[in-house]
Amino acid sequence: MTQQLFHNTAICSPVDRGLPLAGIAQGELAHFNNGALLVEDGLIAAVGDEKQVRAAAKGKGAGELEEIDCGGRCMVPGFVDPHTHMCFAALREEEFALRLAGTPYLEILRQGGGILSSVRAVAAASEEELFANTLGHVCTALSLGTTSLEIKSGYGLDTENELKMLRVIGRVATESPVDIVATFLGAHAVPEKYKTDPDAFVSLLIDEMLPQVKKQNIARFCDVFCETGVFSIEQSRRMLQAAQAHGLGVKIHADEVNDLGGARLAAELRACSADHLLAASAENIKAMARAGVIATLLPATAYSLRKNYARARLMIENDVPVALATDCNPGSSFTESMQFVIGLAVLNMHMTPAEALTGATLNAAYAINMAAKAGSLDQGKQADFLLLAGATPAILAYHAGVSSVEKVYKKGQEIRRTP
Ligand code: IZC
Ligand code: ZN
Repeated sequence: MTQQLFHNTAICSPVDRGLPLAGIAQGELAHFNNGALLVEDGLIAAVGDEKQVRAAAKGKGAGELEEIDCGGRCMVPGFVDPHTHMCFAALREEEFALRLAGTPYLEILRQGGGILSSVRAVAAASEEELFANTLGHVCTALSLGTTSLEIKSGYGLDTENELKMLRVIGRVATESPVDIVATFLGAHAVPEKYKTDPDAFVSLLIDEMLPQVKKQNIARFCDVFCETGVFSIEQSRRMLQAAQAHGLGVKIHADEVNDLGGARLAAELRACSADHLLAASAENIKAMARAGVIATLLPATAYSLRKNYARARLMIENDVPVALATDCNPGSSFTESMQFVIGLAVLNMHMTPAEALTGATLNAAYAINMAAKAGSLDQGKQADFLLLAGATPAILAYHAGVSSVEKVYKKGQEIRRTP
């Protein structure tokens, strides 16, 4: 058995106690200033003060011990990005220009652009092209420190193209070192031909697409874009209840632009997460806390849409566990960088660097049901970790516009070059 001992490092990580971290606990990290990490076959065998970890390594007896000097750098868990739309075929730079000139995001969608232009691009792309594009974004994310992530479908909007997207996501999961969770987001927009009868489209999603997704076992979660002019609360409830009946976990794009009560629906359904929440009311945030729903916040979207940020402090004060994600997509938030998201969370949502790190790692892993193997440097989990160009995780918010992630390790292996 090969053992690796990573030493000469300051280790900072949230501690997994079996639940996402809420309230004060979100900001409490374990620190080992003279830390070490012992890795066996890609898993964490011991973590803590160097002396204790060395003793644990000896206690394990036979086998080679490879020592790796981390050069005094800070070690944190690999980032987990629990909300992305990275599977797309074309950029939307004209839409960016329209938004800069003042046309609102939802107005562009209403006029048949936005998500619907991505739908046309996916329909026109071959599976091979879509695969190459998606892999490119996943590799960029990996080089910036994201070792696990979620990808949604939702640019297909018919059975053939939704399944094509989910197959591509599955192939990227197989062919890249990143752990990838797929989410079925057939309810992302109403296609042109159902414009006058969106309920009929919801029926198509439930009666035709969902059973196929289930039969082929190609998604773990189902999500809905619940928003003015997209899917109503009633339509979202119908869709998500059907998904639950098929045994899928559920998520909801909630209160991104308008407060429709998506956060309350997430609480009612005991969804795994409610995402965005820029416009969520205090009352509905409290309902989420009572139901144990994770708030996945996407501050790069508020940044790109020039909106007010979600009320992270209110959520933390009310014991809602907060996760952070990029929302990487060609429309409202085009970034693969979790470091950028952490910077925005700290400087614009007033999270502490420790709270933001927990949001970008352990709570994010819970938000995609991956905490058993990722999200913290606890014994038994995968050795997915980063070495930072600084002494503390605060460097991630402090040094803007560059990557402070000097080295990325996935299951104990250094990622030198992305495939
Ligand atoms: O392509 O615009 N908000 N869906 C809901 C998105 C943003 C992605 C997009
Ligand atoms: Zn989204």
